[in-house]
Amino acid sequence: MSRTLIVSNRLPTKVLRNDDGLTFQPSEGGLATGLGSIYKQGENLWIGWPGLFVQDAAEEEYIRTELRADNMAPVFLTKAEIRDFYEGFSNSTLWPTFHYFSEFATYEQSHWDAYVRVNEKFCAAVLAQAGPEDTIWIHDYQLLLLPEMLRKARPEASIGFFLHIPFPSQELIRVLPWREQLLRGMLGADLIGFHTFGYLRHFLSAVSHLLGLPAQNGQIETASRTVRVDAFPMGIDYERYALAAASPEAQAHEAVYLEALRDTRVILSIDRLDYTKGIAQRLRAFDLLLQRYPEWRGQVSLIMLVVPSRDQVAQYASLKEEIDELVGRFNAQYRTIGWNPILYFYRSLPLEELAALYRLAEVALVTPIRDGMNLVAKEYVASKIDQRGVLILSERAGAARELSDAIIINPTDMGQLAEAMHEALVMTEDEQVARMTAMQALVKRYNIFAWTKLFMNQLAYTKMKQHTLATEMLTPVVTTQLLADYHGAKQRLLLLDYDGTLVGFHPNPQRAEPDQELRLLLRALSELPDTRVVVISGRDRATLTKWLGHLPIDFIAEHGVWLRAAGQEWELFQALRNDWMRDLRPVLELYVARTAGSFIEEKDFSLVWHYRRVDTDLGEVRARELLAHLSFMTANTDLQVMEGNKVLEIKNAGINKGTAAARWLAANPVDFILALGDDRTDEDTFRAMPPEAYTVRVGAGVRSLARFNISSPTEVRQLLRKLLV
Ligand code: GDG
Repeated sequence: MSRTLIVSNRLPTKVLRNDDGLTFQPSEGGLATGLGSIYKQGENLWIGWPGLFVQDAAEEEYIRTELRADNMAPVFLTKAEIRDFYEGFSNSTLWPTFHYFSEFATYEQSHWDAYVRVNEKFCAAVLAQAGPEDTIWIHDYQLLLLPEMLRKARPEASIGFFLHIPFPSQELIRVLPWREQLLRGMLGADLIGFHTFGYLRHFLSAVSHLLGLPAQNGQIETASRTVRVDAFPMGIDYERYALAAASPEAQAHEAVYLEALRDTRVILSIDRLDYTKGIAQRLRAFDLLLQRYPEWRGQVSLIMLVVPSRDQVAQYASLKEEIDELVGRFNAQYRTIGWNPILYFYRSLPLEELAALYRLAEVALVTPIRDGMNLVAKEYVASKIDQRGVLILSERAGAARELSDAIIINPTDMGQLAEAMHEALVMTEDEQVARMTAMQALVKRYNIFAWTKLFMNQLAYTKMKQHTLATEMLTPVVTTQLLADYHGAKQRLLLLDYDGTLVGFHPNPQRAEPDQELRLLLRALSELPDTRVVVISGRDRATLTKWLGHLPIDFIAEHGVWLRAAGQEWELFQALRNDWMRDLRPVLELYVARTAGSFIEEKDFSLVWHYRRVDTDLGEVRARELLAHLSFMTANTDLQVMEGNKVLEIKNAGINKGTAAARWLAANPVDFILALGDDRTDEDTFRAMPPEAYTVRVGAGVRSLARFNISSPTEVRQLLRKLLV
């Protein structure tokens, strides 16, 4: 039976060493709760670092056995590995880069080497557990290389990957010396999840610009597989926070705090110590509030809980100093005997005390400079059981995409932040309740369990879709059946693409004219009884007429724009415009000027940029750029940019080989179809065919909607010749 394995840097249990020996402390994090429903079941497993350095083999064995009982398997890391892989590459290279703090990023070869080694270590640990058909869900930026490593060893496994931090613009990714390896590492997964659509878009753009891989409808085509990418905004365990807030313990703590605070109103902020969280900016904004609105002095306190984190990394130590200094300065400046402007805690608190703080805070100030999601914002919402309270939320936290009823601010705009605090403090109760109710409905519905389920379902669906795209070779057995069906049919159709199918590619498309053998073959096919031959091509009608017009066959030209029945005139599929060419031609000319060997082809209703003769790498890079450029220019028009084999074509949307072939079929019923094609434009044809049609994609091992693969135009001709005997 197949199992599900969760893999993350840290296990949901932390092993601690104290005077009495080892203790096992379960983590209360959102991820641990959400995935608990998965890893605790049956033979499932969570694989990760247990958080301590083991002393000897006996200790290792003991920990392994204890964790095994709770469905966990440890990966033991050494001090040097934690220094170079975790504090080094993960937290001093990837973390700052992915949060737009490139100036903090270090690029140490030794850190990279450790990162590769530790990912390999995780890979070995997973392989020791995983069967060939298991589902593996990998988490976060510490393990970006793991999906590809696992894929090599387990080609059939279902592998999901979720990134918990932002994925930045490709401009930042390209700064990394190891950018290609990192992207390829992620692409080993079948499904890659991000918190927001924005991160997903950045990822697609990085993959397109840096690896030259095309994407469509959230799917990336790699050489061997289709990888799906999607946004899954992570939720929290809503009930847990709502119940904690309502608990007698939280109420008792709150009562104690309120007594100490007397009538002071509370603004709350909670974060791990991190330069991405905007802690210093927040302090300065609070200072500004007290300057602009002196009436709040003595009335409002900022409770700031900062949880110690990564103090081995230089930036964190200096950030700590900066915060200490600011808090000291502001408190010294404003404090009175009965009032502290800032109540600063540098430690972590148990859940009941956290819940008490969420309860009593009239305002939550969540103002990260960058944050993948930010769960504190959602936890505050869930804890407001009387719906009173105001959330101020940074536009650059992933959570802002969902919590639009918060007061959304730019965290570096001190003035806006100070005004937002004032607005929150004077907001009417009715408005608070209205906003909070709307946010609660959303946070409750898209909770951590819904998130887990959505991801797992999508992963299963992705795998299923991959299987349906798995195309088998046209074997002799299939060919025999095909011929039998052909001979048994009353009306037959041969739907033949031209370039790449009937003839091979020529660097100059105008030189790919049919040879004598092909002309004879097509004529012989057209003379077969009850058999219609249709050449369906992206070529313009003039070229097709010149090359094959004398044959008694039908044509579909310009990807479906023009149709011609044997011996008749050309007809337009429907009335079309081509006045847009005037505007878009200069864009293509710009790319021709910048890309030696590329050229433009102009058809009646489409423009094509050809790059077959361009140096491969340059061609792919330019094609990605041009595609992005044209997609922008054609947004909200009825034009479409289509990627073919070494071509980009701008054409009218909605007309393609598939729509044209479907129309042909509606007018000419047949009971046998053989459709052959070699590129993406032929996928439209395959999609339009009835399931029993023999659809064949030319190109060995290519994924396609077609049922079968055949390797080359030579084999195509051999197959067609078999119909003649
Ligand atoms: C990363 C991404 C993304 C904090 N103080 C205490 C305490 N906490 C808990 C909070 C919350 C968690 O820590 C912090 O989660 P965040 O989401 O705010 O931030 P990161 O730790 O940076 O997490 C982030 C997240 O991954 C999930 O994908 O949202 O963007 O950076 O749950 O409640 N818990 C307790 N005592 C404390 O003092 N018990």
